[in-house]
Formats: sequence, structure tokens, C-alpha cells
Amino acid sequence: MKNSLWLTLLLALSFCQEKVAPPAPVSPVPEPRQIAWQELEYYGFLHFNMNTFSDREWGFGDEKPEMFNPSDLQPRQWAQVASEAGMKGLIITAKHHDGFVLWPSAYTEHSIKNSPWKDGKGDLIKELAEACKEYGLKFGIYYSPWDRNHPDYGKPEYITYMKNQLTELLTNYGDVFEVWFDGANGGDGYYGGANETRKVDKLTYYQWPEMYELVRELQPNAVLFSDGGPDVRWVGNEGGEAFETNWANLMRDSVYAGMPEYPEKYASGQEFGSHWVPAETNVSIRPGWYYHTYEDHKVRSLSNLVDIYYNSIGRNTSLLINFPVDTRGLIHENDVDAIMKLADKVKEDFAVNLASQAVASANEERGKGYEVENVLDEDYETYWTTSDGSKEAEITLEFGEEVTFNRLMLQEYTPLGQRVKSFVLEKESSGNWEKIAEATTVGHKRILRFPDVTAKTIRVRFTDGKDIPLISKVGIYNAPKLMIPPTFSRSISGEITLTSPDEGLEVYYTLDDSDPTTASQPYSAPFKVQHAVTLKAISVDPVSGKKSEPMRKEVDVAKTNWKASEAKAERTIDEMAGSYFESENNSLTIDLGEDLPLNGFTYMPMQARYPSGFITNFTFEVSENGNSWKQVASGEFSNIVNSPIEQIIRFDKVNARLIRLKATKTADGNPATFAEVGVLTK
Ligand code: FUL
Repeated sequence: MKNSLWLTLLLALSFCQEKVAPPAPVSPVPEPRQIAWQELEYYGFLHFNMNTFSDREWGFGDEKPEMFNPSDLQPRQWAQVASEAGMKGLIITAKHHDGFVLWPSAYTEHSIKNSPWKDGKGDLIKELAEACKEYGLKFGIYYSPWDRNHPDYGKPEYITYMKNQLTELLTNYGDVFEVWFDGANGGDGYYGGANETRKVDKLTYYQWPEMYELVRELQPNAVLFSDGGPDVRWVGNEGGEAFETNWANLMRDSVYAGMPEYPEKYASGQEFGSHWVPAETNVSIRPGWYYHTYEDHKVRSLSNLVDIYYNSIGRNTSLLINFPVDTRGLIHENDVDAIMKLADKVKEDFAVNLASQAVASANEERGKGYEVENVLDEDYETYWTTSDGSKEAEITLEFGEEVTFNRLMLQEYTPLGQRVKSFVLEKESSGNWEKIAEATTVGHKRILRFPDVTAKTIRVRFTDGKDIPLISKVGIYNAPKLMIPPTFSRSISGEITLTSPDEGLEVYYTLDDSDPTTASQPYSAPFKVQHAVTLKAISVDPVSGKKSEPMRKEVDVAKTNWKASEAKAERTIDEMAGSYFESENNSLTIDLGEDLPLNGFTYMPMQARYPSGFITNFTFEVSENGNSWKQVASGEFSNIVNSPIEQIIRFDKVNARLIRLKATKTADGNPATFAEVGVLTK
């Protein structure tokens, strides 16, 4: 009786105990609008306007509004794709560098109001804002400060024009979550017919303080993006990769949009930066930001997109993936397919948080309200921390039984500042702690990928920080392997390398066109193949037994003894699709080093971002001695401009030692280019 009374009293006492005071903030700290933005993490970019129809990346500004003529424009499809892909918002290029605007602005004629789309009565910004609302997405605006169309660009009048247009955009279309100011600006352009080069002082010309003030007034909750903020900064590249060490802090007053050396000096943030300016990773799902039919086959692969996800969201940035909307006005099927594959993979990787099945403990707790269990709940607002000045901080997770995992996710509670400078993940093994992985900053979110680990007890030790760590969330996941086929490469000597797409996967292959199984040849090191075979290979997860689809590759004679007619042309037989040879006489001759029974050839067109000299019509000749030549094939490489993939041409068997591929026509009339040429002997 006595005991239970005590217990009740104690319980009542602890219940009434006040929450301990939170730690003092470590400056700088985010504004509420930045905290809200941070939670979005993942949203989409839409590059769609005049460039879509002029097939350019940067229009000159002299394009005619009549060119803007989509056949099946459906902003609802864009919103549906984004929402199904797990994105939280969409940002559209309301005006790009060419100055054409997607809404019926009262301040310019260079607008959809003079296009055939909906007889000039349409308002694309309105339609998209409505579609976003329907699909529960936030809506954002990209607005290019540089305007190659406007006659006043470079003069003070243009700044008024910019303000007027921003006022339209930020008043008439509901809530805007982000305003994106592009850093690329100044240079040659149409400028109302002047056709000249205009340079502006990027720091002062745009009157940024006033421009930002205007946005604040009209959309107080919107974050402002530019190279150096003020609210969100550029990650410093367009390849989809943030620095591993990444601070939200930035010496904001020394940075401005378009400043030189930004990527090297500021893109990773600064530990002692004066303002909170977190990074956003912007990357296109294709090589270009705008749609080009010739990039239909160049949509990023799943493994590339997965890397981008981990190297952006997993490194304390948000991720802005661009869809180059096509000339119909739709996100292309290939892009939809790619983004949905990424969405499925992300769902799969983070399906089960093993940490929530564990018992968490910490070396120390600050007191009521800061218990270690807070790192396991779904609430970002609750976090674990220690008492002020504590020198050690570590969280231990006991699973009770052995678990296997390969991902660690950490989130700092950043409203009180970014603190962690380094941490290590360890597992207990026969009374000792063994390191699994270590890293530097955490910030809003940090995800580490490592090979499978099996453990019963693990701990995260915060080894250095600007102050005591505030940890909102710890996640431990066992991401299934990326089950896609291995990638293939070959050296001139015929050595084949197969690369597995994920850690811990096995690769099996066959050379006789049969479907590989785990009973086939396991791949352990590069191997030589000198003659024609059909290679098939699969990736296999030894733990789950799951297999990928097979990859299939026609491999032919090794190029070991091949010689091209001139030194530069050796690039066409170096087994590297990235290198190329441009032939002034539209012809390439190769000595195969021996007589071979040929029954076909392959031509890989130039793979550069801006290719030239694609062969559209060809003749193919062979010779035994270099004196007399015999034409064995001629014809057309159909659709090569839109789909510059390897072309395979077959002909009746003929013995020859020399081959000659001639272009009788190139797509653009420029000298013929050749990335790689091969023969078929099977
Ligand atoms: C760059 C621009 O020049 C590109 O065209 C694209 O809009 C990209 C997002 O930003 O700076």
C-alpha cells in the first residue's frame, strides 16, 4: 500500500515535470518559410516554352510567337506524373532567356497571347497553377532575369518591366512556393532588333534588394532561389550531385546570382556562414533542359537517378528534377517511365525503418522532452539531445536479434541551427565496436549507403560539432539491390569488363546466346574474347536469389591489330563511344590486320551533346589488298538524328582485310563524324 502510494506520487510528479528548456540556437537559423520548404525535399522542374519549338536550349529572342504551337498541351498530365512520382511541387519556366512568356502579360507582345495555342486565349501559368492545386502540389515560378528579346534589356526601364511581370505572376495565380532566378545572364541577343551584345553588372543591375522585397510583399511564404540565395542556393552543378560536406550556412552578403567561382567557393556552404541558405540540386532527366527528339534515347538510367537521389536529398539538399516537356505539350513516355522507376526504387529502399523495431538508448539525455525515443518517431519537431556542453553524444540501437541493413538516415533538428561536423556508425562485435561508415555534415537529411552489414547492436557517435547535436530522426534500412543488368565495356585487346549495378551483387554470363542462370559462368575479373560471340549477362542477388533481366551484346572480333588510315581516325576503333573522328573527305578506311569473313558492319554516331556530321546515307566497301575495292552495302541510316544509337548493317559474306565506310550524305551537310566502327563476322 505504502509502496504503491509512493509510486503514484512519483508518477504524478514526473508527469507534472516541466519540459526542460531547449538548447540555445546556433546561428544562423532558418526562417519559417525555409523550414516549410525543407520539408518538401523533392519537386519537379518544367522547361517548356519557345525553346521547345525552336529545338534550342537558349533561344536568341527573335523567335516568332506563332512557333509556340503544342498539339496536345496537358498541364494536368505534368501534375499527375509529378504527384505519382512522389514530388511535392512543380516549378515552370514562365519566362526563359529568350523572353517569351507563358501567360498573357500586359507588358509584352512576346507571349502566348500571340500564339496559335487556344487562339491566343490561353494562360498556361493559370492552367498549371490549377492543375497543381488539383493534385496537391506546390506551385513555383522560374523567371529568367536575362531577356534576349526585350529592347530595353540593359537599361533601367527593363527593371520596371521585370517588376511588373513579377507582380503579375505573384498576384494572379495563388500561392507560389519558390521563385527561381537563373544566374545565367548577359550576352548577345535580339533585343528588339538591335542584334547586339549587352553586358550588365550582375550584382547591381537587377536591383536585387528591391526585387526580393517585391517578392516578399506579394508572396511572403515563397523562398527565393538564385546562385547565392537569399533563401535557397544553387548546388553548383547541373549533374545532380551535392558535396558530401554541405552546410546550409553561407556568407550570403558576398554572393550573388551568376558570380564567377561560385561552384568552387560557395556551393558546399560554409560552416561559419552568416545566413541560412540551404542548397537545392537542380538536374534534368535528359542531357538538355529543353525537349529534343534526338534525346529520347538519352533519358537518365535508373542507376543514375538513384545516385542522384542519394547524392542530393541524402546530402542535405532538396532535389529539383527537370522534365523537358515535349512539342505535344506532354512529359514524354520515356521520362515518365524513368521517373516512376525511381519512385518505386525509393519506396522500396525506405519501405521499412528497422530502427523503429529497436530499443534506443543514449549516453545522456537533456531531460524531459528530449528523450532518445524521439529519434524513432515520425515527428520532426521532437528530437533528442544532451545537456549543454556535453562532450559526448551517442545513440545506441539494440535490435534484440541480428538484422541486415545497408542504409543509415539521419536528420538534425535544424530550426536551432546546423551543428554536426562528423559522425560515425559502428556495430558491436564480440564486445568491441567496429566502424561501418563515417561522414561529415548531416543537416536536414543525410543518408549513407554502404555494403550489407549484419548486427544486433549499433551506435551512432557524433564525433564533432559546432555544439551539442539535436537529432530528430534515425533510420536504418535494408534497401533491396538494384536489380538491373550489369554494364558492358571492352578494351581494344578484346578484354570484356562487366560491372555489377550494386554492391554485393553477383554477375553470371554466357557466350552462346543462351539465357544465363546461376549455373552459368560467374564473372570475377575481366576476360578476353577475340572472336564473334553473343554475350548475355545477369545480375543476381545472392541473398534474395533475385535476378535481373539479361543484357545481350553482340561481341565481334577484337580490334587489337586494327589500323585506321590516319592517326586521328584511330578514335573510331578505340572502343570508346565518347571519342570521335571528323573526316574532311567523308570517308574512313580501316585495315583489319588480317583477312576476315565479313557479313556486316556497325557505325556508332557521334555521342556529344551537340553532335554534327551524322551519316544519313552511306556506302560500304571492302578490299583484300587496298588496290581494288568492292561495294558490299549502301543505304540510309534512318532516324539517326533523332536516335543516334549504334547502326547495324548486314550483307552477304565476303572475305576482306580492308573496309571503307563513306558518307554520301550527312544530316547537317558538315563533314562526316564517326564515334566507333566495327565489323560483324558471325
Ligand atoms: C541554367 C539555364 O541557362 C538553363 O537553360 C536552365 O534553365 C537551367 C535550369 O539553368 O542556368
